[in-house]
Amino acid sequence: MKSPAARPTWVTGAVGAVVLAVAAALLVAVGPRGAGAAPADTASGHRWITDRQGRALVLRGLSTASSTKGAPDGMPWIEEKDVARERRELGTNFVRFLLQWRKVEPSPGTYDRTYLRQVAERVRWYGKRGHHVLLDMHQDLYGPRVGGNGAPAWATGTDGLTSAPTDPWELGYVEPGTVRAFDRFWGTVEGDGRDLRKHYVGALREVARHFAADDAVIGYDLMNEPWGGSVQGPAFESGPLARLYQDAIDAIRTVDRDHWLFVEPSAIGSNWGFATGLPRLDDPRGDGDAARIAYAPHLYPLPMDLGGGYTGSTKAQVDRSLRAWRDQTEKTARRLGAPVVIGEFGLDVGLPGAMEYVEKVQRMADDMGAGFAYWSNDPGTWAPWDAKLRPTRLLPVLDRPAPLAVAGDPVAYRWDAKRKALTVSWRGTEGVRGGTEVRLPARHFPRGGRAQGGEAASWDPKSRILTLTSGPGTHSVRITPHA
Ligand code: 9MR
Repeated sequence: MKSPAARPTWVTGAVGAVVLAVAAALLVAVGPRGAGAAPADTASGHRWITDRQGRALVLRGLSTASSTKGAPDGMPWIEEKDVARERRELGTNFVRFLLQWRKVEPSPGTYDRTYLRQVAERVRWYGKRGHHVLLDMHQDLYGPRVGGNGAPAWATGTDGLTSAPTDPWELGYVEPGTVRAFDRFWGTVEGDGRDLRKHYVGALREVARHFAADDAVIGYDLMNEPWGGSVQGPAFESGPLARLYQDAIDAIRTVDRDHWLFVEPSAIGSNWGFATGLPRLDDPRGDGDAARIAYAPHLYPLPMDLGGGYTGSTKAQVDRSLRAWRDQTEKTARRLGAPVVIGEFGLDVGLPGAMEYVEKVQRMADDMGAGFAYWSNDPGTWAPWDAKLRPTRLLPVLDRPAPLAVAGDPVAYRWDAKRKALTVSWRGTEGVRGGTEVRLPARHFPRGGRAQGGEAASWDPKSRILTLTSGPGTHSVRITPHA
């Protein structure tokens, strides 16, 4: 489905002015971009991430966790019981798990195996419950030495420049020490930065070596919200960023042939619905269906990035951003030949209209056939649980009927809350094992679901999963609550 390219209307004020300047520069620099020419192999026009049985995965989950960033041991706040609760209360099958370069490689060329084992323990907590784990090499504002998180101090070159704390935190990206650290990393100033990038790629390869045989892992997110320092827009994305990604992909493939490699565009611009200059990347596994590169952009419409809710005139601006975001994401995914996962979206659930917004993004993800990881699972005002782990108003909104795995190529799926009906249609394909699994939350399906469409169904009340068994051909199933 095509949507008109939107031109966001900008907010004013100090933050707005900075953002406006960057955005205007990007708009001029990027311009309209045509769709790539990868063939569509499903009705939704892009490829799917599949499980070991060949079923298309509809990935639904949260990021775990922001608390990782400042934790001395680099571990998120969770214990195993929190993972169990999340699965029980939300039925998630996906988690974006944050890693920190500073923990993987605490001194140059030395990898911390204890840290990787601690990560592996948490990956097991998720894997045991059917979650697919995306290991995310996270950074914000480069690293702790310049007020952010991610990079180790030894890899942070500031040339004596400093970074002051800012509010909102994103403005830290233009603090002198942070810009210089990125410029040193990308090789824009003061030497070519090759060593730092080599270390970064080496750290990613080490993570992949550790998890290559781990079936709970779905893949690696190569860099969170890349920032070009003083080089922005397509010059950054099709230059140093694309080169780093290609080097990382090539290096990871020497130790791990199978897991997916998730790439993000530069956050600035793309998060709001502007085009990205990220080019197609090569997977040494091969072209077409052999390649396993996924596209994982973040979604933070600008008015909301600046603290606005989903109400009044802001709502219309956000809606235009969403349309533009979807349009650009689909174009880029076709160019990359990649499935789409919304790597992050989220907001303070107390903002006016916040729940309507979350519902709208989930519907958009369903229509796009995209996975998502809501930001984040840290107890508090953005999460489905508050500081005391009591449900917030977000929990019932995220606890939504959806297929988790589809036995073939998904054509469409949609939850109609008014009619209390979940429809799922797909084309059965040869070689796929297992049935289509649909999760039916107790709040909507207290006594399970009734499937109309001819497929044999079996219901597991504990996991609340209805499994539909079907063969080749096109299937269309409508599931309504049992009387
Ligand atoms: O929500 C996070 C906030 O508490 C931190 O101060 C900030 C800086 O580390 O990061 C926020 O999380 C961001 C994530 O790391 C990257 N994408 C946007 C998220 C929300 O701002």
